[in-house]
Amino acid sequence: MTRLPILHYPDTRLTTVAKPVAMVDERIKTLVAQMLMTMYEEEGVGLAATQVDVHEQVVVIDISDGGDQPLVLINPQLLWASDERQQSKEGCLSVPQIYDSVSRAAQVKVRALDLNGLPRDIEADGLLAACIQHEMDHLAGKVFIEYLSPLKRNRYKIKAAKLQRVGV
Ligand code: GNR
Ligand code: NI
Repeated sequence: MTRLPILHYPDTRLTTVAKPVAMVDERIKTLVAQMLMTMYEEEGVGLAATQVDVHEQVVVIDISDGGDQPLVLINPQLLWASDERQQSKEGCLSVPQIYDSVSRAAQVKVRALDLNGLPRDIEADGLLAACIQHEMDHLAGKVFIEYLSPLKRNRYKIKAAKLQRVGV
């Protein structure tokens, strides 16, 4: 099973807006399997197709301790987000070695297709809510450091450029 290479910020391909998946077929199932493998190997709790240079609306998430509860979201749509906010410490496989606190909706409701192409509604809070919003941002071409203050963001841009130069 192939592990996919992950794009690193500030790669401009990370700003691509993903298209909806037209049909959940073998091609999408293979992509999901490869994305799950990649996420587990990189020890992330989520991965969006954008990060592996596929610009279709596919997300995988697993926030379980055992890494045995994969969640697949195809064409996710935000149905509702709470006014209540939560701060959580985020990292991103596309922004190595940078971790910071991000404010997001504390609860969300999302509708997405599963691997069988069937619509499912998901209610999430805590880490899962943060993760779903983080991954949906990737599909919209956004990375989490865009939420930080301009000062921090600039500091991180410089750090990311240095890491890229040394090949991280
Ligand atoms: O591994 C990851 N951890 C994480 C922590 C808090 C909120 C979101 C995430 S997602 C991230 C993996 C990743 O880059 N997904 O796009
Ligand atoms: Ni990310």
